[in-house]
Order: sequence, then C-alpha cells, then structure tokens
Amino acid sequence: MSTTALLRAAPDAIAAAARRVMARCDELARVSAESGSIERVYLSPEHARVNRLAAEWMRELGMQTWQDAAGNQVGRIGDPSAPALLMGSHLDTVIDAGRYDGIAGVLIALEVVRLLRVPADGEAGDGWTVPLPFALEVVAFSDEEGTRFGKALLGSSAVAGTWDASWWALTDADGVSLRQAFLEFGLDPGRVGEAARRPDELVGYLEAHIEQGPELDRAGEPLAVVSSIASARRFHLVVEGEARHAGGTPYDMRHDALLGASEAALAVERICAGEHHIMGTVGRFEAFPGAVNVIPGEVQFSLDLRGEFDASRDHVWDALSRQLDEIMGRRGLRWRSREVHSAPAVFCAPLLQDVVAGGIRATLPSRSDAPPVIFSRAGHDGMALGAIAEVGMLFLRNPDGISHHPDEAVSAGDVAHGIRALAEAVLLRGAEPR
Ligand code: HGY
Ligand code: MN
Ligand code: MN
Repeated sequence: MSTTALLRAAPDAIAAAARRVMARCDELARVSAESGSIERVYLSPEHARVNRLAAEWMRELGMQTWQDAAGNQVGRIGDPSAPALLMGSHLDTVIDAGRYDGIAGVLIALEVVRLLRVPADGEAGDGWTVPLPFALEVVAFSDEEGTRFGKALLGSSAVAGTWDASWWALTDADGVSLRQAFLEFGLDPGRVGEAARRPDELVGYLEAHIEQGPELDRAGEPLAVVSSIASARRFHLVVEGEARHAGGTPYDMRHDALLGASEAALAVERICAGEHHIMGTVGRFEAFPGAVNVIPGEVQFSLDLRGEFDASRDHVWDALSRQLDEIMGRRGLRWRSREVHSAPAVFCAPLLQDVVAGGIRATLPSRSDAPPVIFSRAGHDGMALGAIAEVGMLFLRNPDGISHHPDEAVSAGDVAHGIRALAEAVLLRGAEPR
C-alpha cells in the first residue's frame, strides 16, 4: 500500500477541520439529559436534538440526509446508483460520559466528506459529489452503548438487519419498553426492518474512534490501525440469600447475599486478570432491601465480559460460573444469570486494515513504516456492521486512555492527523477494485 499522499488539501484546511470537530464535540456535549454531565441515551429528546444538528451539518456539505427507521441519522453524497462506503460512529453516550467517544468519529467523517467533495457539475454550482467509484455515507448511530435498555448496538444492529423482535420487551430504568420508547420518539416498531442495508449496497464501513485505553499514549503514537474488536457478553446476575435483622442474627444463621456477590466480583477480577486479553467488569451492584440494619437478602449486579476471541471469552464465563456455584454453595446462597447482550469478535478486513495503514503512513511519513496495529478492547458499531460489510477502524490517541469519563480527551493535532489519515484511507479504498 502506497505512502504517497493522495489528498490534495492545504494543511490549514485540515487544521481548521480539526478545530471544527473539537468545537462541535463541545456543542454536542451540551446536549445532555443532565446539566452537570453528559448523558444522551437512545430515543431521548437529546437523541433527537443531536440528530437534527448532525443532519444540519450533513446538509451544509451538500449531503442528502435522512433519519432511518431505527433513529440513526444518515447523510449521503455521490453517485445515487453506486454502492456506498459507510463512515461514522455513534452519538449516544454512557452516563457521565466524555465528549469524544463516538462523537469525534461522526464529526471526523463529515470533515473527510468536506475535504473530498467536488462540485457536481464541474463548476461551483448547485450540488456536490465525490470523485470516487462509490458514494460516501456518514451514519450517526443512535445506540452503540446500550445505556438505556442494556442491549448495546441497537442502532447498528438495525442497519445490519439483525434486529431481534425479543428486544421490544426490553425496559429502561423507568419501566418504559423499547417498543413504547420507539413510539414516543415517533418511530414505527413495525418498520424497523426498513433500516436494514443489503451487503451489495455497501463497499465497507470505516470508523475513526478515540482509543479507550492507554496503548497509543504509552507508545507515543497518534494513530493506529485496529486489528479486531473484542467480543462481548453482558449479564444481569442475581444472588439470593435471606434478609434478616442486622443485630439479632448470629453469623451461623446468616445467608448474606452481598458477601456472596462481593466474593463473585472479586472472582471476576481474579479469573479474568489471569487470562490473555479477557476483561471482566462488574459495573452495577445493588443490594436489597438496602436498609442499613438489614442483612441483604438479594443482590443484583452486572457483568461485562470481553475477549479477543469468542471461545476464550466463553471459556472464562464457564470458569466463572463454576466459581459462583462454589461460592454460593458454601454460603447457602442461590444465584442466577440472564444474558442481556452478546456480540461476536469482529476481525477488521485485511484490505481496510491496509488502507487505514496507508492513510496513516501518508499522514505521518516520518514515523515508522509500519503504523501500530492494536486490538480494540472497547466495543464499537463495527461489531454489528460486520454482519453485512467489511469493517475497518482507525484509532486516535487518547491521552492517559481514560474514557467513559468526563476527562476523556483527544488533541486537536491528533484529530487533524485522524482526518487526513481517514481521507487518505478512503482515497486508497477508491483506488482498489470494488
Ligand atoms: O462498552 C464499550 O466498549 C463501548 O464503549 N460501548
Ligand atoms: Mn463507549
Ligand atoms: Mn464508542
């Protein structure tokens, strides 16, 4: 893959594009359900507002825009009859989120469109196109995180045609079902299938995203090629014991659900930390009845389990299950689990890894000839898109690697590198046969 830069763009145009991305990340950060933090969940008023903003920015670029049947915001530019190279990421967030996770990827994709578009009629007349053998589409996915309903990748699963009717019964913390939320948002549950794209409509999916770990920062590298996206399984677990008086109950009569669940959480850390590229996290942990003078009779907690390969991830789940049997048996407790999300590992297509690597080399010619290639421990919409298209990802350095946190960061300089590298990758993909 070449190192020669294909993009003809003045450095100050790219610097201006990076400044626009940073400013728009700040603007979108202000669209939140909470005044003091960033929280934007699926099918919320905040989701609708950022879709309107994204659509406005897409139209400014001369893109045709639509909100699809699952609430994803889409823009398209180029030959109406040609297949599309999809770019984008997600605009939804976790609770108390950072302002770049997903959001930067959508905005970087829009800046790539701005750099690549040319007047449709040769003059600066009405309309724009792209000098590529495919159209470009930018998609702002509506629910990558799964914050509201627990099941992640809802927006991109609809695009991939893998929506499961059982999801309609999923409920949020207020008991609102996904079906009801669809209706309240103005979407028709019966038409969600219309969001699905056919494989022959797509050339591939390219996503720029901040790294949500410290590898690039530790290596002093601004950009990396992503080799694969971790497989994920999420569970809701319940440990049942017996609520009793905190004072009057002697220890030999206690069946304390919180102590059993606490041993389980420590077992997650011990077993996963001992495995290669397996991450297990207990993010939510709630004791019932939750009174200070009552021994917890029940604990409900979450488990987020990821691995580089599905088989090793599943092997760890089996080991954890055996460990929970031992803990709960010893403590006279019972446990059960319900799987709320599962997504297989997705290996980025060799061709898209090559064009991303070529884009990085063209952007940073003075650095090593082989850009860093890293495995994404974080999940991304590409996990869903992998069902219908080749997937490629470009990572941008995130100083300290902190993410899913207000301190999440990315530098304008690295965003400029990311914009150029993604644009170069798109041009390299355009030079390849379909
Ligand atoms: O959870 C993840 O890895 C992603 O940020 N949704
Ligand atoms: Mn995230
Ligand atoms: Mn993300």
